[in-house]
Amino acid sequence: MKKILLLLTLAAIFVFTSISTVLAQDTPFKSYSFTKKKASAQWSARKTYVIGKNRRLGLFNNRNKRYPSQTVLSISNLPDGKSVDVKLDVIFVGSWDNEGKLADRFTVTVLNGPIVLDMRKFPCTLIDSDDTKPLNNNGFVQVGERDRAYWIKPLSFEISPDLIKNNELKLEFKGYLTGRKTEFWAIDNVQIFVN
Ligand SMILES: [Ca+2]
Repeated sequence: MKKILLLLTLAAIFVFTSISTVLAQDTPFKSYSFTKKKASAQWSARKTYVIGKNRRLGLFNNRNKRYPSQTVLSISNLPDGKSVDVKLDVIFVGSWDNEGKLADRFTVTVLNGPIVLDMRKFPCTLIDSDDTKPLNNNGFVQVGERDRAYWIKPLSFEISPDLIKNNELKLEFKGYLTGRKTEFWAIDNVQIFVN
């Protein structure tokens, strides 16, 4: 009988610690899903746009004055000496290019610090370079008068503790596009985890 009690106690402790571990890993320090027309004040560019069924932070285009070129997320009250994991979805709209004169780029930079994500390959494949024949896109979104294909790419990266100054982190999200009316981006489901 004593043995069974001991086993049951051990099993209970095991289940409890497993649940705590899972909760610790799954609960973000901050998360942003942009359900309103304007994002919260932690974002420098705050306008949202409906893509598919959800609102996203965007659209952005650094060559078109009607759109912002970047947005900065400011996170404060971070604990000392801990690294931070960032997860987000980037929505690539239109005909982003991987190479040649029309090549594009997407970066995330720690403000006044290093680039922590540098993308030069994009999922925006068009058959015969035809806007109406996208491959593996997640849907279409109307931008101006045109419907453009979009691709959602989940991305993640880690920020080391030395890049967090005064318990604060500022992340700049920016695209470097060649197309003024043919290429746009947005972000969604941004999650900040403290390790
Ligand atoms: Ca391009």
